[in-house]
Amino acid sequence: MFKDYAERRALEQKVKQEGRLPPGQSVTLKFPILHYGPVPVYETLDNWTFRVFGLVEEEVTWTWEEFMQLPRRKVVYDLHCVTRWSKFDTVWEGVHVRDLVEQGLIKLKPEAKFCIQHCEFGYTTNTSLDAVLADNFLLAFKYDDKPLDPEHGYPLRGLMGALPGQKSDTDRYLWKGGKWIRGLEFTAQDRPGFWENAGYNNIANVWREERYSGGFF
Ligand SMILES: Nc1nc2c(c(=O)[nH]1)N[C@H]1C(S)=C(S)[C@@H](COP(=O)(O)O)O[C@H]1N2
Ligand SMILES: [Mo]
Repeated sequence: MFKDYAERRALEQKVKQEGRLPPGQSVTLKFPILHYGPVPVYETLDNWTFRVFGLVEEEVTWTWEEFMQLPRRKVVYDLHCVTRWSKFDTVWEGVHVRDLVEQGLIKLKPEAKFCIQHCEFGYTTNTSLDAVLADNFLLAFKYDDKPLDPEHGYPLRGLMGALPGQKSDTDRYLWKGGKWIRGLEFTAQDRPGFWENAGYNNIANVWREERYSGGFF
């Protein structure tokens, strides 16, 4: 217990000095689980699909097998949750949307300005197109070299993380990544998702502490 406390404090000092701790955040060594509603159960991924639609030249639907053929990357992210915990140096594997666009696997129409992540049970979250094309966003299928835990989004989740030591204007709070994601919709107009409609800030920039939409909180 004391060892955990000391370890947490030491890490907090370190990341603070390195300028990696956003205002109002503190370090956790655990990986808290946060979401609204049930965790989906997948007995098989045979019927799983991932759909890319909206303002694209061609709508595409990938099976799990096809998704596993897409260009993948391993990335290290600092995670910042709006509920004030941050978890540092987490290791993920997945697909960058920008890679798909650059390789012509997703053909965006010029009118596309926003991206809506569509998840199981109708959950959505929204960001600007630039945030989803940035290095901050990953369609992640592995954490710590293992498939995701059901509670953390198995088999695939959107993940919004910060690159360690590289402050970016596209650093977002963690809720901007939808767990159990099944599709991406590109739009001309923004469309607030589940937490955004519940009073969370629409942009969610971690350095500007954009936690809630103001007023009530
Ligand atoms: N499908 C879905 N994804 C979701 C949520 C949710 O309610 N449903 N909650 C978000 C919130 S509020 C947070 S903080 C992160 C938490 O991710 P974690 O449980 O892996 O820590 O998931 C995000 N993704
Ligand atoms: Mo959250």
